[in-house]
Amino acid sequence: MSSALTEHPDLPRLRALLADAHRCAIVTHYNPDGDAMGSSLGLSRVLRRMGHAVQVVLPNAPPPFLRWLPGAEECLAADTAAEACQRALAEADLVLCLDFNRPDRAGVLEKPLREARQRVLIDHHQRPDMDTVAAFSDTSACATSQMVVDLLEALGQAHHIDEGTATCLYTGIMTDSGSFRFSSTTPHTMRVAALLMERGAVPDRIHAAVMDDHSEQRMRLMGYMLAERMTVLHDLGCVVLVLRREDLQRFGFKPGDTEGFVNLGLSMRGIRLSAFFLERPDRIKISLRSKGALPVDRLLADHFEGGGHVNAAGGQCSGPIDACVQRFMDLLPAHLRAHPA
Ligand SMILES: [Mn+2]
Repeated sequence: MSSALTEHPDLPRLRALLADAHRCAIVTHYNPDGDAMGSSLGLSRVLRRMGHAVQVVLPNAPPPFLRWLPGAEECLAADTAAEACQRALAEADLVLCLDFNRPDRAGVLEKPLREARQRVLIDHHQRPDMDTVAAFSDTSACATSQMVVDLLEALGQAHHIDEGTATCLYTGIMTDSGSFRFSSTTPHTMRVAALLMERGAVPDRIHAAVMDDHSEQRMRLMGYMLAERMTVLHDLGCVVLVLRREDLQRFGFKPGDTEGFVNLGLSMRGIRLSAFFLERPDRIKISLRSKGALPVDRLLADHFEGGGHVNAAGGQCSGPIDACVQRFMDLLPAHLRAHPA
């Protein structure tokens, strides 16, 4: 298979770094998602087969629907094993940063990450800002897991991708591409997915393990939100979803329960932007999704301490939630006028 990274200028440097490094640590972003876990675990398995000692460290534990991934049980998470995580980063010859591109996205591991010996970046988010010895940033890639396959191909190490590794990397691509439906999905994505299937990834089993694992409480919270907490701005082609503290309490909210809720708005006819506001104890979390040439990352970067991808971004705001939603609504018309459908 052809690789998108064969000609990358940092490739010889990475080859040399890996030749010198015995101990590697892999770190990913706070609240790790399918791509963060899939790319980290997938790469860790191959690096081990190449003879490296590898430890995956997470700023916090993954949600239950990702804990079945091969190797997930060997990860260290800073919310339960902070010192071990710090030690792994301090002792590593090389720290590989996957699926994030700013040290502060590593949560409580930001400081040990900044102090680590050498950092390598492998990521697909906009505007990387990290001090690295080699950086692979491809904002057109649908997932970091896809980049890991490309990188392994370019390094001549893709033969190490076994069934467990293929399962991890397929999971990352599937989740970040919205099950291969977002516009970031390319023919190359499908070729990478095909290669991972040939190595043993089973799409229906992976999809069921990740997607069909919701609690009854979450199903009811989703139904309540759609019935009672959804505002449809038909003229603007926007949906605004808001969940308040009392809503979360009523349905026994657990972190991760609202994963994917923001995407629901986009499945309505005529909607090209969906916004989701979630009231957490310390702040309001904002998620935006859009279709086509309507960017949402800049809007959050400029006004809500956030960022992400062109069609999928997150941000935050200190309360109260009504003021936060109103501020967003006030910004909407001009933003939509600047990017007509
Ligand atoms: Mn990702």
